[in-house]
Amino acid sequence: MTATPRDQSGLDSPWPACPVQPRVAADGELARPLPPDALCAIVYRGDAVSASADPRLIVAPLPALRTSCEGEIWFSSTPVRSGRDGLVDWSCNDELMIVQLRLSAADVEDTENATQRLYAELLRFTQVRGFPHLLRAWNYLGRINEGEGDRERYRRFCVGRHRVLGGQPGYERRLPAATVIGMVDGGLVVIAVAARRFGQQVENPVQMSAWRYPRAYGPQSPGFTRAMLAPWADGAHLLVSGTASVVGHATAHAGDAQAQLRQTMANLEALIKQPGLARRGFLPEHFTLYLRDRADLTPLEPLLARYFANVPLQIFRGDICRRDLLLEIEGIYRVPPAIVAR
Ligand code: 3EB
Repeated sequence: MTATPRDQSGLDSPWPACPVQPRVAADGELARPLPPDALCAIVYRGDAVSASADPRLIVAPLPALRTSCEGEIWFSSTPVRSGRDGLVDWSCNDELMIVQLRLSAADVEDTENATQRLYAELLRFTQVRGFPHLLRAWNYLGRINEGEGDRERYRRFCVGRHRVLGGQPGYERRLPAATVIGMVDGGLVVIAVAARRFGQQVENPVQMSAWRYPRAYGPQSPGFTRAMLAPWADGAHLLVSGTASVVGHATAHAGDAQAQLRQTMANLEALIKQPGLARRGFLPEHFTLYLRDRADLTPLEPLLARYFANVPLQIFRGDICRRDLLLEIEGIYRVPPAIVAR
């Protein structure tokens, strides 16, 4: 784990108790207007990029292969404000701001400039509103593997993102945990969680830091950290980036979904068991699997049943950013408060 940078705004004071409680939505709950104390809600429906009437409502633009629920609602224990401002749908409480930005397929043909435009807007908006620390970003990019070599849309995305995030002083230490998944709709959706305070970046000892990947993977190495620790006073959250069968910088087990799943689980284990972190005692909270090919689900089921016996797992169909990767898993771990207060 790396050291936390100093926060010049003075907000590197201890984090308060976590002011957000996510819970699975009851049947039909997401069809009704959200209650005032909802910071945001995520609904799993459909393939297409769509705005919702309430800026707090996030529509995941991927087809669900298996979900335990219709979606989830994050309740806030402090007052919620929300609105729309240009490209930005936002909501916030005292500690966190959730933003979503969307571009339609026609506006993403120039993927590099489209990504730059969204990230510039995202960063400007969260900074002006006093939430300058990006903790987590989800990026859904249409036709992510289209284009050959350096023209591939994911690689252009990395260039556009870096033009914004890479422009910040000491940017490697400010990169959020992230997921980038391809979708059928040609557009681009970026959803981010920004905080008033610095989170702690966590890298993975068995994976090269992505921002150091060699040139072979594209003209600009990907700007994300493997995980972000939000050290709430009543129990930290570890927000883990999309994790795949990557060892060092290389794809392991190309063409073998079961072996990729085993490697991915080993990578997650290496992340939370690394020296300095292990004593925190991480408990798996909930996870999401993105699968390139629906047909791989059946052979993976026995392994998934074992790995995720008592842990909620959502499964979506989505393309992974490297063509030889068949799946990717993200998730959240919690640290029980008794261990935090050691
Ligand atoms: C990898 O480890 C797999 O570009 O933000 C996973 C999560 C991956 C996030 C990103 C890429 C990103 O390189 C790919």
